[in-house]
Amino acid sequence: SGHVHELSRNKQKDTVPWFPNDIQDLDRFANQILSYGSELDADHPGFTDPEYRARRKEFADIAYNYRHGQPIPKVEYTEEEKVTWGTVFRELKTLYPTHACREHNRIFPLLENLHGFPTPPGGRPALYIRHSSKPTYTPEPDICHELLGHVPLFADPSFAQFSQEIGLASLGAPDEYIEKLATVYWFTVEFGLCKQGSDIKAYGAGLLSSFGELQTSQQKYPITEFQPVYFVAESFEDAKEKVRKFAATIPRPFSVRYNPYTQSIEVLDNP
Ligand code: TIH
Ligand code: FE2
Repeated sequence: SGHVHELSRNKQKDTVPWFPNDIQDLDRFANQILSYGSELDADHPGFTDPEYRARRKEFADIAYNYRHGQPIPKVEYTEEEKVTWGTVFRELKTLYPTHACREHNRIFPLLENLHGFPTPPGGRPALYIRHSSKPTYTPEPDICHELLGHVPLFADPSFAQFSQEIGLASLGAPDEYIEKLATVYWFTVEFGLCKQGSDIKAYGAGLLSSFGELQTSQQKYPITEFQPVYFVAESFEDAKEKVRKFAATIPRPFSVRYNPYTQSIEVLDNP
């Protein structure tokens, strides 16, 4: 089977640009994406706090030196960080029943029972937390965003597939299409709203992790502080169908599929 693999790879060589096929491949360029060592913007709530900046560097160093397959280093969160987590968690939890989509509300209590989210997550992921002075909103994705915003919906198989399809459509696609797909991702997975019954509910992780923005995102006239533009999906299924149709217009002389058994991308010649 090694031979078959070689043959098809040669045949594809002219038409298929390089893109990551395996999770290990991410090590080859992860540090370009991390904007490692970059300074915080002047309007970041931690900009004038040297202690916070040093702490952020600690986390950045861990991420910079991490390679796939290594055990994830443990981080002990400080008392101040635990208090910030507690505030974000409590405030979001009171808003979810009225503001979050039903998929998030179905899964969130299951994760809560499993992991005990009210206490900070035991220092497992090397992930920094927002500045304590502004728990309502942070300009950068932090541990609250990843764990409270993304994790519950990625535990929903249909939603996870939606997100994965956007990623698969981008592999080897021309740059202008990657840009469009990034925009689609931003206004769906990150900041999407969805009609559910007669209500508009949040499913975007950037809304589900900010108790400031979540409260205003469903008003008819959002207050100007966040100046957001949102797109409301008719339903998850409709959004999925629309992304699929768009992805089909991307000029790519091959197709890709994710093989969950080998956990890698397979390139297929178009018929
Ligand atoms: N603004 C979000 C929050 O406060 O939780 C974090 C972000 C998500 C995406 C971009 S910034
Ligand atoms: Fe995100």
